Amino acid sequence: IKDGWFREINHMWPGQAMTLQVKKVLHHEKSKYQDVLIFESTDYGTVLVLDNVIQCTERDEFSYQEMITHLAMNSHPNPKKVLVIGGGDGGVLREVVKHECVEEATLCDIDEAVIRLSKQYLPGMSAGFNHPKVKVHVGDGFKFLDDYKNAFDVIITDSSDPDGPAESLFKKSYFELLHSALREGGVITTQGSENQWLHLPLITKLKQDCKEVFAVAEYAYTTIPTYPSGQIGFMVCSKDPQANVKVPLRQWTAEEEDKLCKYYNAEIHKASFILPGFAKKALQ
Ligand code: AAT
Repeated sequence: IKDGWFREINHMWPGQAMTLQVKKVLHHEKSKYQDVLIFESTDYGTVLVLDNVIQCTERDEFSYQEMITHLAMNSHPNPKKVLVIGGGDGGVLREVVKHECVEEATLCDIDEAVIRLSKQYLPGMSAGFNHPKVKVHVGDGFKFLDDYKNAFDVIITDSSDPDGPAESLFKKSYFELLHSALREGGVITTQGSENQWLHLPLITKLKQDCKEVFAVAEYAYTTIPTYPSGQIGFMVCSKDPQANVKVPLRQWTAEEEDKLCKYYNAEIHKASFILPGFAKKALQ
């Protein structure tokens, strides 16, 4: 923070940086795994920053949390057991439990500080932790997954960027663990290595790895002002070779969509897989 502005300078997006005006620093600590900063911004509400990278702001978090969740959830015919890796702010859990078919939603984040501070400073997101179907585990997602076989219908990896404690969550061996932790017909989404403008070679590699592990592997993206270059991507994969994750298998009515979501709807589910020429070509 310099002269009242937070600057997101990072080698993963060289020569550019999102800048947010700071009203007040609410909390700053070094946890066991990362530097955790929470500040109140002038125009984006409360902001959570890990190792100088913006994780979420109250103003635009719904775009990411809704998309990473419902792209997977609505691509599964009847998700009952759901696992979230990362997602310590609780936002993805909040979205998961909007699906009444869910019987149990488990979250595994590496850092208790993120969970604790989100409960204190980000009530709109951490509301997800209060649901009776939710279970929380603090630990490394890679290690946690290794203990589960044939156990989940949907697994959502809401992880930070590959540079840091989440590095292992972008490896091919992680996708193999995901695959074997899923039940038959299982679906995953993951934070897909940022975006088309910045990381096409990374995304290409990620998609290739996913294709080698899953019967179906597709790349989708959402728009979000406070992530680098205003977009972030997801890998959406299924164990079922017949699955077409690009079209929602289950749909809410228009009234339900309006009540439940601010960004996600059946139309944008389909649209999120449509890529501009340069990205389409690279990912083919
Ligand atoms: N919904 C907010 C968006 C995030 S949060 C990423 C979470 O992943 C953090 O809470 C972090 O503690 C957790 N995490 C990191 N590594 C691991 C791991 N190995 N196992 C389990 N959890 C982990 C993502 C923001 C994306 C930023 C885009 N620039």
